[in-house]
Amino acid sequence: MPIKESKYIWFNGKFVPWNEAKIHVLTHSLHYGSGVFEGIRCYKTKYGPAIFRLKDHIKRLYASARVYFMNIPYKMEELINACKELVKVNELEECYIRPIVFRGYGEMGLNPLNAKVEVAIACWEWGPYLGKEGIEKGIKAKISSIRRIEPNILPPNVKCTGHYANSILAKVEAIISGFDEAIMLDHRGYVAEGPGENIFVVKDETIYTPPEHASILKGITRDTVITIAKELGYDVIETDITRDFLYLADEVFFTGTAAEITPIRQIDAYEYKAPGPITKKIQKKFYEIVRGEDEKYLDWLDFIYK
Ligand code: PPE
Repeated sequence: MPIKESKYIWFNGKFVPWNEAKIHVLTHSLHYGSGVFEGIRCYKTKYGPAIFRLKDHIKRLYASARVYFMNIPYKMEELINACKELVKVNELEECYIRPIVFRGYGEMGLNPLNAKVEVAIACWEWGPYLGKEGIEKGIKAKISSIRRIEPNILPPNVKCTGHYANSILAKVEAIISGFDEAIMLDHRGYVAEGPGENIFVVKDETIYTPPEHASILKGITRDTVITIAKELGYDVIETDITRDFLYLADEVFFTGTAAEITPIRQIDAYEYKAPGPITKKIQKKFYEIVRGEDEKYLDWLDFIYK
């Protein structure tokens, strides 16, 4: 689906018209995948648009940059304000926000340290990642033949553009094989995550999710869902998950900023109720929280006009 264009992009400190936010073809990060980025959502609430867990996302952006020795030439507070201002100037009620920190034009070669660090933030209206029907009825996933990157190859917990070549291979394999999404195993053969989502499994009223050492990106939505599940009275166990545990699960779902909470109705040849009853309860609470309908979680929202 083509991007739904909005009006302005924040580019190195200035708002520029959408079509003018351009870079040179010899941009370092285009060649070597040396950028880091975030995906953040802004939701419509009764108090106007609000960005969900903005500070947590920006903190992770700085952590990703640190691993790749990039000095972001702005204070955290400046990028937080830039995201909020951007939603305002684009006059959007709900959108996806994509900050990217990348090595610009001027240096080539694998030593990136002298290539200048640039920052852009775009936002646009982006509906459900795996379709509206995916959220409501579940999607079909395939256990990928592509293994997830591991910590001694590329740091899985860092949101670096280059790492997504691994995700793309898994995603395309799944699509060409007639599925909607991939489930990637880690280098040991345990379940890791989707190409752009974390995964949760429900079995006998208990909720399971792969731990940090299973080469996952520690998702902010994952953390939100763990919090919700505990509040609803469920035990959440972070443990290694095998392929057969997935096949024998009662319910399975993906989480992510883009994917939100997407139930899985089929993995390989095995079918599940989607959304299952526990997934449904978590989805309901999630939307209440992001839409500002649960007073307890208002701290997770950065209101644009308040
Ligand atoms: N794992 C991966 C590999 C990942 O890319 C994401 C986010 C997650 C887990 C979930 O993290 P969080 O958003 O903090 O809950 N993927 C982003 C980009 C997806 C894309 O296709 O681009 C996103 O959801 O914004």
